[in-house]
Amino acid sequence: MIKSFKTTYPKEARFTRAHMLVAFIALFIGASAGLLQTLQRSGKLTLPAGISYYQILTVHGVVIALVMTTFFILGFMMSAQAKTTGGYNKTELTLGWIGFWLMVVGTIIATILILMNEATVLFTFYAPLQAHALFYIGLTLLIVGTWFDGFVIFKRHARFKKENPGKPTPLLSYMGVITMLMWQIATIGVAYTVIFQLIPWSLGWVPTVNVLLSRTLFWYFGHPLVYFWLLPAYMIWYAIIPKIIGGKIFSDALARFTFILLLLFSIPVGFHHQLTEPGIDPLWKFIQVILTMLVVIPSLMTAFSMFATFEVRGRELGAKKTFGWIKKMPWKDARFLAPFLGMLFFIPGGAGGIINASNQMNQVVHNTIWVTGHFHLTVATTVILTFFGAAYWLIPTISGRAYTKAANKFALLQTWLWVIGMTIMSGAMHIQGLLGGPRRSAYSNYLGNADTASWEYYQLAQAVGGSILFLGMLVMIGIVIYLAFISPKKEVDYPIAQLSNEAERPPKVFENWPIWIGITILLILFAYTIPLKDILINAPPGAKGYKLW
Ligand code: HAS
Repeated sequence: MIKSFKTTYPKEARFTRAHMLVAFIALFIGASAGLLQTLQRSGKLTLPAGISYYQILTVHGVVIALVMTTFFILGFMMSAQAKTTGGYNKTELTLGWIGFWLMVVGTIIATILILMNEATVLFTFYAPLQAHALFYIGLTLLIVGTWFDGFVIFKRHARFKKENPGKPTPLLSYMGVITMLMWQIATIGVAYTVIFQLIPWSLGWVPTVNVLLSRTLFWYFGHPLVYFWLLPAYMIWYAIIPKIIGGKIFSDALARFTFILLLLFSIPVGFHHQLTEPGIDPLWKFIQVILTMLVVIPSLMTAFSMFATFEVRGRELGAKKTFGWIKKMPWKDARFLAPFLGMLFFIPGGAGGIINASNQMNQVVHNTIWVTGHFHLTVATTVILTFFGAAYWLIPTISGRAYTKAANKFALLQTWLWVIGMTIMSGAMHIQGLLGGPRRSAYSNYLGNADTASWEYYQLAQAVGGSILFLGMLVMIGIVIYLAFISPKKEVDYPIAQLSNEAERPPKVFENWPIWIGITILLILFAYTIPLKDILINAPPGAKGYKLW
């Protein structure tokens, strides 16, 4: 008999519900700020009460990119681990709740400071832009909160192994472990810069800050941050989408190997965000460019795996030709359509990333709104559409309510609004970027010369796309409220696909953590030791010896 996650794991369902509540409130606030900023930037709106473009941009970036994603991801990952391993014990749940409340308190503090215009430093909070110390303290609490959840995920995975000797660990739990391993290792960088550099500096305890060190530590964390968004989407693609289309997981071992590669190569690549920055030897930038090209491989493996999943299922349903599967997919089910369109958008999104990473080519796009277009295709479409698609089955199973036909109709509408809005907005950003339109700037209008003559049309297109996206966000919030509180009560399954009969068991070495953590650390040391030494020695004027802060 089908049972909801809420019925089988009531405590874990409550935990996930709390995360989803914060995630969707954050989506509402952050996306509303997104609309205001695009209207302001295109000259269609003047913000009242001296509120600046940059303040609204900070709200948008921090609340969506850092808060919404983090709460959704942890809520989803921990529900998936609980479901596949048999639930958490009392200690694990208590640690999880401590993490949740630390994250909530940190978020509230940081948001208040941004709203007070005391932290208008954008989501990357680059020095020498300086925020109130409490903003950094809020962010620290947010990160420390996630560490608690990470330890719970590690602990539960280890407990499963101990209690089930010889049995392969559940795929979703394994993927959660890799995601959080990458996260814990990466957040050490941002924690260092915030605790040892930015907080003392903003409190006035030290007069200066080693800007290059702080930016480098930020990007040591910043690239794995984008994979922290992507990996849970991959978890959904690998382990849940096959179930939604009525198929099976193509290969458990390939999925695990993809995640291992992502762990190894996600971190030692931060310099590809700093290719135009002085103070870093071009050789080390080039080495990290090569490592960036390596981190593309697991995404190509994922594309392969997805095609295989769709094709195998298509053939089961009678498809004959190479792309015959297309006709056999459940296009009218938003739980499939939304993530599928997310995948489709990852093809241009990923190609844009490869362009960004292509060393000299980065000079063409770096300070332009092309990059903003890139991350609206990747995180704001691929990842977010996958999360929206997941919300359509996750919220019903944690609320014990039905995913009705009406909900599905609105979900299809929401998917198309998102896709149309993002195509217009992100497309215009890419083109305007190639024409030199700047990013992170309130001044992007016609500058009186031929090169910038068309800028205002692209600005307008961004405002139109942004407004459609805002509508899409409102529809999404409506669906979430309906599924959480209004739709008829029903027991709904947590959809997890089974492994294909032909798939091999994953090799034991995949669970040999000292090896994978060891190689990850070696790669990080290789990519960062010499350039960091340079950054510390050649610190700005006034510094004596090594300038560690
Ligand atoms: Fe990026 C900047 C390079 C992926 C997010 N990126 C950013 C920023 C963000 C971001 C937020 O090298 C801006 C940060 C800021 O504020 O400054 N990015 C890459 C590369 C990849 C990449 C090489 N980025 C992402 C993902 C993100 C993300 C994922 C969020 C989730 N990015 C860069 C670089 C910069 C950058 C530079 C700095 C730019 C600068 O100058 O500042 C790769 O990981 C991409 C690999 C992906 C693929 C695609 C595989 C396709 C798949 C879909 C298959 C489709 C199917 C459906 C199955 C190779 C898996 C098919 C159906 C049919 C019918 C055909």
